[in-house]
Amino acid sequence: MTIRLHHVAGSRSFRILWLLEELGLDYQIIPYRLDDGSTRQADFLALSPLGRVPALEVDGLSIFESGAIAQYLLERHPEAGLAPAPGSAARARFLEWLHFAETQGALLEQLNIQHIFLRPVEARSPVLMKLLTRRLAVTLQAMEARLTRQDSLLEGGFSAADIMLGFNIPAVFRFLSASDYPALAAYGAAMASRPAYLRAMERSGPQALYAKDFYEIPHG
Ligand SMILES: N[C@@H](CCC(=O)N[C@@H](CS)C(=O)NCC(=O)O)C(=O)O
Repeated sequence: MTIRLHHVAGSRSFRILWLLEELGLDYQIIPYRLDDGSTRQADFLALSPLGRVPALEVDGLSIFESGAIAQYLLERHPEAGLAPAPGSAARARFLEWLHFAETQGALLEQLNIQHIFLRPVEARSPVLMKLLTRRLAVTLQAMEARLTRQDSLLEGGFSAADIMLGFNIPAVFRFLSASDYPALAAYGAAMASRPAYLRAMERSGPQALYAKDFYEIPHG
């Protein structure tokens, strides 16, 4: 099997890098940056029409959207046991969390835009930042409630849902205090110490997006 992962360090494509490591597959990384126009080149847009990462090529087939890629890889590798069987009750919980990762991811994306990308800085909206942060807090409360009772999102133990959401954890704590979510903070640390996560980090390289550990909402 030939696998090529189109990847930006620190981005959602890390989810797939981590999953590939958990699955023990061989793969090649095609690196991009978000600030040099490389994700707007025609070759890449042919794989990912919005010019976003991740995109994955598997034996000549290409697929984008991290959740879809994860589901596809897990369908090809059921023996890895990283997803409950289709049609099972556990599958319903699994799919909820898998897609929940992008409800939370979209909030993080909007917060990144507000806190980091938007220019001029006067265009930033503290009111919107407060609203987005409150909505992000609700997603953390849902995870905290689950992780107070068990170590993984699913009762059956570690799954690809933990990869989808485990990737988000370092980012959520740039906007909300980890001390308010002790179970989630412990979960994030446990995810980040998995051997496959550490191998993926080694291959990915450091993130370049966040210059600060914590982003306060400015007074508006
Ligand atoms: N829902 C998509 C989101 C992908 C996405 O927005 N990726 C970001 C990096 S985290 C990206 O490529 N952004 C570049 C852009 O918006 O131009 C997924 O989960 O794959």
